[in-house]
This record gives sequence, structure tokens and C-alpha cells, in this order.
Amino acid sequence: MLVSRRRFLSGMLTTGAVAMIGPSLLSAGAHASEQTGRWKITGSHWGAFRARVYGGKVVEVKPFEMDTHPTNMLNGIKGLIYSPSRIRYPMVRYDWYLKRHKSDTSQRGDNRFIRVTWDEALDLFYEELERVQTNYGPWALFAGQSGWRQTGQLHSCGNHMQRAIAMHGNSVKKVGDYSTGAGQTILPYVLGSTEVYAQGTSWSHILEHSQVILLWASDPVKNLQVGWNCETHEAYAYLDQLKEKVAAGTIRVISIDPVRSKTQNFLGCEQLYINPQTDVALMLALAHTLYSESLHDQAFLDTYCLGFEEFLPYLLGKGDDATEKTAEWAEGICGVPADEIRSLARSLAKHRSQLLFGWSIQRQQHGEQPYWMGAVLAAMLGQIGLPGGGVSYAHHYSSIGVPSSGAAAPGGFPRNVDKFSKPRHENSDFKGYSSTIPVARWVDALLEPGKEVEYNGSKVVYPDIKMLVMSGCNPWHHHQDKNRMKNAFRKLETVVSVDFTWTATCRFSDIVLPACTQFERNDLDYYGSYSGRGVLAMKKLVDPLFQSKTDFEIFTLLCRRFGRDKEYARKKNEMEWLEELYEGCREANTPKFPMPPFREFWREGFVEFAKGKPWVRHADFRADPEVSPLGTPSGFIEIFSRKIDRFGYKDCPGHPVWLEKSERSHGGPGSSRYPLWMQSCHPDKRLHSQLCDSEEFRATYTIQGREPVYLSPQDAKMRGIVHGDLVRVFNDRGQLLAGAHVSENYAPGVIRISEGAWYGPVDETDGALDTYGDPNTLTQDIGTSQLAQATSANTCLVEVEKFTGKAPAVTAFGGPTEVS
Ligand SMILES: Nc1nc2c(c(=O)[nH]1)N[C@H]1C(S)=C(S)[C@@H](COP(=O)(O)OP(=O)(O)OC[C@H]3O[C@@H](n4cnc5c(=O)[nH]c(N)nc54)[C@H](O)[C@@H]3O)O[C@H]1N2
Ligand SMILES: Nc1nc2c(c(=O)[nH]1)N[C@H]1C(S)=C(S)[C@@H](COP(=O)(O)OP(=O)(O)OC[C@H]3O[C@@H](n4cnc5c(=O)[nH]c(N)nc54)[C@H](O)[C@@H]3O)O[C@H]1N2
Ligand SMILES: [Mo]
Repeated sequence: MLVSRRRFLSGMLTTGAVAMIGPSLLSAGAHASEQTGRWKITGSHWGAFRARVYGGKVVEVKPFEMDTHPTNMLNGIKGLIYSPSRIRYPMVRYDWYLKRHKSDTSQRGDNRFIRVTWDEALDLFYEELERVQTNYGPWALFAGQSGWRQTGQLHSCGNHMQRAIAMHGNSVKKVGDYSTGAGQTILPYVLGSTEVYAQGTSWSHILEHSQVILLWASDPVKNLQVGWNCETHEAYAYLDQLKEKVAAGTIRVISIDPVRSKTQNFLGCEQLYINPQTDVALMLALAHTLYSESLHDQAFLDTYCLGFEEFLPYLLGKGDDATEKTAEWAEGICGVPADEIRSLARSLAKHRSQLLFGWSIQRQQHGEQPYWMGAVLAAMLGQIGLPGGGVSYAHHYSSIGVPSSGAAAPGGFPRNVDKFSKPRHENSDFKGYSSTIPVARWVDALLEPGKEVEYNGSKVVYPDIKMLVMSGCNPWHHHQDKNRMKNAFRKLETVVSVDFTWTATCRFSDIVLPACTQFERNDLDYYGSYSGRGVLAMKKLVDPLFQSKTDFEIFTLLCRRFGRDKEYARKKNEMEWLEELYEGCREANTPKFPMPPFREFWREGFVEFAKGKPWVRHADFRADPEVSPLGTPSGFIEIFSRKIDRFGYKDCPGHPVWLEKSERSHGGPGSSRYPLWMQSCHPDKRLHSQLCDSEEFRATYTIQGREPVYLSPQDAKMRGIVHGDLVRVFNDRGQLLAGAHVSENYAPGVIRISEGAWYGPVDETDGALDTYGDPNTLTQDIGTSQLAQATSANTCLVEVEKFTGKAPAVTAFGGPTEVS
């Protein structure tokens, strides 16, 4: 059943559900006229909201009435729009302006820029594209980095950049992403799909059937605050119920995590502390206990899996390493007492057990292994495909676990060139270089062009990149090892970035173009990424600030320089595009999900679809593996993979194994010199680097104006540090200033600095102190293995000391230094 917002409202009023939704229902919509200004609806990664606009300014933000669990990050929205770091004008780096591609690239990062007109900036951009395509070829241009562009199907900025660049010529592309690079590469071999981006068993089934839930490196209460599309936060109602069941003792939830996470604190559930990066050792010992006590499900292994026989000798110490993976063996690595390991294994086998994995354990060296071994453990328990049992890799992400409505989503602005259209430069000769590289290895490519590396069973030859174009991503936060990156950037001739705020990526660019925020354009979005609850209008709240333009306009103007602007925009303006996207969606959903015509939708602001039905992942496979095989080479769960085995990778052999890390705390390699493991988890109060420049909101969590570093009372005391102190965090790769946040949630040897903290070095020299606290100043830039070549950000050791000198000012925010 479909309801427009008005009917939804009256429906709610008559069913008396208003109390449940809260007072914002009335204040936001119905009484808007009593306020000064106008209320407008829009959406975001943080959820839908209504904004009061008065005198051409956003003065108030209120969550959408349907959002029963809005995130407090909405409090950062105003500060994002009116940030002092907003890019005001097109800017060109000083020395690049004088010498173009022959500039002194060691000056990159000194933040000296010249203001230019839009015409001049776009001419320069276009001339550089021409030069690179003509003098070099497609292998010299990389426009492949992507990221968390703001929501909205039409203005999705990465699509705009990619279409415009593709209309001009070919370029180097990327494969994979930073989120799940290792997981999405290994799991298709094991379970036949990426799993990380697949809908999971519905929370309602988990609440009804699960008796034991392992939250394995998963913090849904923190991470479900944001979604890839407009987030609905529906999963929180289930988490509320889970909390009640934990309190009542009907479900046992165990958080396996070195940190007492936000979710663990919220649920009041058990925590099983584990030494960082040692999860595979624990899993192996659980598997060993299951097998040696005959608690494993042999019938499931026989019916649904291949390769247990090849794995077994390794487990029992009859393989090359001659080490039996007993609970005692694991205790020495993971720090969990052997008796506890055995009792956990027994409990998992005895009960309906659901394993819920987060993603950060695959963002570490050999990150493929915990996911593969997690699948093997679940297979031995034999509950895959049962409601409330088996394994999931994504219940902390974008409302996975909330049933999908099944309605079609509106399409987006096309990312590719149109059929039969040819780019202006048709050259597709990559001169023996690879045209696609694993996403997290692009800095390697800058440093070692021509080098051949393994990747997922094939060879990649790094291209000789001369020019970068970036939009909707912030590589100067998202990539590892800043000082290495600084060095790599010196070889680049030209760097172009498009953003609305002056990130470190802008600082290290040559041409910077000011886009507007999503709140300065009209758009529409799918409400709910995986739940697909409806279609939401995203009304322009205010006009583009300063000289900023929509990405659509920016790239249309770029295409005009080579006579392709009409083709680019398909001769349609913003509202014409929105109508077309909406009507396409409406057609696809007729008759199953009726939608009103565009104009009515735009007036109402929202269309809701009927809720989806609860669902069990892998149930069809369990019911009949012949009729519904998995997407693996054999169709079965592959405990041993012949294909991976044939690649011959020592760092990812034919079945899951425990592999020591290049850096590991708690007695592991490197820990005598740098004893603290730094995890750079996803922030509770940001979306990566987004909102960091929102000043008032940032002030709610910073310490002495710096990013907090969370550490244990024991580690603080040992170093003479107290809560609120300024500290220096360092290793051989870099150093940063941060504010000490001492917390019982952290175990000795474990510290956290959230990713996305803005990089602000004191100057552009190598090793310069970062004044705000970007953890990627310290992380390692190595691939997970030859299989996935994904990021290993969480394999990182550091030391912390009290900072005593005169603290340098924070240089991360406030935009460029304008030179005339
Ligand atoms: N150490 C460490 N590093 C990590 C991670 C980690 O766990 N630890 N996590 C990794 C992961 S999983 C991810 S997904 C990445 C995230 O990396 P990114 O996705 O690159 O991070 P964001 O901060 O979201 O950057 C998005 C940028 O796009 C800009 N932008 C947004 N909307 C628009 C628009 O409409 N137009 C234009 N032109 N620009 C726009 C924003 O202002 C912002 O600067 O970080 C990775 N890096
Ligand atoms: N608030 C917020 N939510 C987000 C994002 C955001 O920026 N902000 N980003 C979104 C994106 S792009 C992504 S990719 C996801 C990321 O989702 P994840 O990668 O799952 O999230 P993290 O917060 O990095 O880590 C989750 C938990 O893993 C634990 N952990 C880390 N290392 C280990 C280990 O070695 N062993 C064990 N057992 N536990 C470990 C951490 O202590 C933490 O509690 O989040 C999404 N949600
Ligand atoms: Mo991510």
C-alpha cells in the first residue's frame, strides 16, 4: 500500500501512533506556518530532515517524522553549510599558476593559492586534459578514486565527473573499495557473493530465533547512523528490542572486540576481549574444539560444503606448520583463556547462533582470512540458512537486516558515455600498463610506475599516472601513510579536485573548483538503502553559496569546451532530469508499488512503499543446493578453494590460515618498539571527514581543539597522561597531535583515533607534525595480500607521549592562503 505524506500523516493521527513518533511530527510539518520562514524537506546520509529557511539561510534542522531514531549528527548540518572552510572561488595553486605542469611540486601542500575566474579555471582544466591525452595517453590520467559523495540520484557527483571525463577520453579505472576490499574479493570464492553488500537475514528473525549472537568486530549502534542512500534508522527499533532481550536473558549477545563498543555499552551485553588482529586464531581454536568434541555438523559439511578434508590436517597440526590449533595455542595469541574458548564453542553448537561480522577486521593485513575462517566456523556449526543462525557480514551497514520493500529505486545521472557516442580522444592504447588498478594501490602506482604485481589471480602493471582528477572523495583523508603519499604526489604534473569544502585533498591539488552542497540543489533519493522505504524529494534549501556551482553545471561547462555540453546534459535541466528519473521509477514500480505523478510527489515530498517481508539469507540454498547453488565455482561453500590454491599466494593460500602480521601489539612483531595498537575506526560523530569542518559540532568532541585519541587509564597513567592532555602520537611513518580521552572502554595496548580527522601539517615538509590528528598520518600503506590488495589501515603500531612544548595552531581548517 502506498501513502503520500499527507495521507501518512492523517493515518498516523487516527491510529494514535503519534506518541511513538514524538512531538517533531507536529512541529515540523503541520505547524510550519506559525514559525518564521519556510520548512523544506530534504535527505542526507544522516537521514531525512526538514529545514527551516529564513532570510535565505538554514536556521533550524529537524529530523523527518518517520525517523524514530535520528542521529545527533544532524546537529552538524548547519555548520557544514556555513563552514569557514567552504570553498568560495575557483583557486589555482600559486606555483602551478606560474609554471603549469612544470611547477615545483615540492610546494604542493603549502596551501598558497590564487583566485581565478570560473572561465579561467575551466579553461585550465580542459587544457590539461587535452595535453595529457595528446602528449601521453589514457594511461596517464587517473580519475578513479571514489567516495561518499552526498546523497541524491541526479547530482551524485562522481557520476558527473566520470561521464565528463569519459566523454573527453579514456583513463585509468579502479576496482574494489576501501570499505570491504578484502571481504568482497574473498567471499565470492567461499560463499558465492560479496556478502558484504547483500541483504541479510531480517532482524525480526534474529530476535525470534537466535539464542546466541556474536557481534564480531561489529558496532551497529555507531555505524548505522549513516547510510549510503538516505538513512531511515529502522534497524534501531530492533536493537531496542534486542536490548530488552539481553536484559531479560533470552538472548545472549557477546561482543568480540578489543574495545567496549558503543553497541556493547548500549545493549549491556557481554564483551569478549580479544587481542587486536588475532581473530583467526580464536576462530581456529573454536573450530578445533568443535571438531575434537564432535560438536560440528558433519552432515552439513557433507551436504553443503567442499574441502573440509583439505582444511582438517591444518587444524589438527598435521599440515606443514605442524601446529595443532588448540584452545591453548590460541590463548597464547589472542589472549582469550583456553577454557573460555572451549565453553564458547560448546555454547555456539548447543544454541541457535548468529555470527555478525563488522568490516574493520578485514581492513587489516591478511584481512581475507577472518572472513573465510568465519564462514568455515559457521559451516561447522551447520546453521547457515536457518532463521537466526549462520553468518552475516553487514548488519552494521545501511539498514541491512531491515526487510527490502522490493520496489525499484529511481535511476541516477548516467556515469558512462551514451551508446554510440565516442570520446573526443579515442585512444585506448594503455601501452602495456593496466587500465584498471586495485583501488588502494594507486599511491604505489604513483611511486613505481611499470611495476608488476599480483592481484586476484592476475597481473597488474602500474600505469605512469601524470594527472589526477577527484570529486566526491577525499583521498587526503582516506588513504594510508600521509608522508609516503606526499612523496608520491611530487611526481604528479597536475591535480584537479572538485569539492565544496577545503579538505587536505584541495590543499594538495593544483586546480580547485567549488561545488555547492546538496542543500543548494534539487534532487531526489531512495529513502533507505537496503530497506527501500520510499522516494524522497530533496528540496533546495538555499542558493549555492559564494561562487559555488552544482557538479552538474561544472561538468556541463567543462564539456562545452569541447563541444559536448548538450550531449552531456541530454539537453535537460535539473527539474526535467528529476521528473524523468522519477517517472522512470514510477513506471518500473507500476502496478506493484503505485506512485503519484511527479508534480504531486514533489509537492508532498515523499512516497512510501509497503514494507518488505522478513527473509532468511541462504535459506534457498539450504532448502536445495542443487536448485539454488551458491555462486562459487562448485556451487557449494568452499572451505578449500582450488582456484585460490592455484594462484600460489603465500599470503592467501587455498584454505583459511592464521598469519602473523607485520605489526601487532601484545607481544607481536614491532611491539617492543611501538607497543600500542592504533585502530582507526569509523567516527561516531562524523561520516569519515564529512562534518569535521562543522565548527560548533566539532567542538562537542575535540580536546584542546584537537581530535581525541582514546586510550586506557593504564596506558595513560604509565605515560603520565591525564584526560584532557595534549599528546603526540607517533611511529616511524609520522607524528600527530591529539587530545587524550582516557576511557575504561579501552584495554591496555589499544588506542583509537577515528578516521576522517582532517589533516593539517605544520608545513609541507616530510614528517611534519599533523596539528589536528589524522590517523592516516601513522597508518601503513600495504595491501592485505596478493589476492585483494586492499587497505590494511588497522595494522598499525604507535607510541603516545605527553606533549610539552608550545602547541602549534591547528592548520587543518579555514581554507587556502590567498596570494595575489
Ligand atoms: N585509517 C583509515 N582510513 C580509512 C578507513 C579506516 O577505517 N581507517 N576507512 C576507509 C573507508 S571504509 C572509506 S569508505 C573511506 C572514505 O573516504 P571518502 O569517501 O573519500 O571520505 P569522505 O570524507 O566521505 O569524503 C567525501 C568527500 O567528497 C566531498 N563531497 C561530498 N559530496 C560532494 C558533492 O556533491 N560534490 C563534490 N564535488 N564533492 C562532494 C566531501 O566534501 C568530502 O570531502 O575512507 C577509508 N579510509
Ligand atoms: N557513524 C558512522 N558510521 C559509519 C561510517 C562513518 O564514517 N561514521 N562509515 C560507514 C562506512 S563507509 C563503513 S566502511 C562502515 C565501517 O564499518 P566497520 O569497519 O565495521 O566499523 P569500524 O567502526 O571501523 O569497526 C567496528 C568495530 O571493529 C572493532 N575491531 C577493530 N579491529 C578489530 C580486531 O582486530 N578484532 C576485533 N575482534 N574487533 C576489531 C572495533 O573496535 C570496532 O568496535 O561504517 C559505516 N558507518
Ligand atoms: Mo567505507
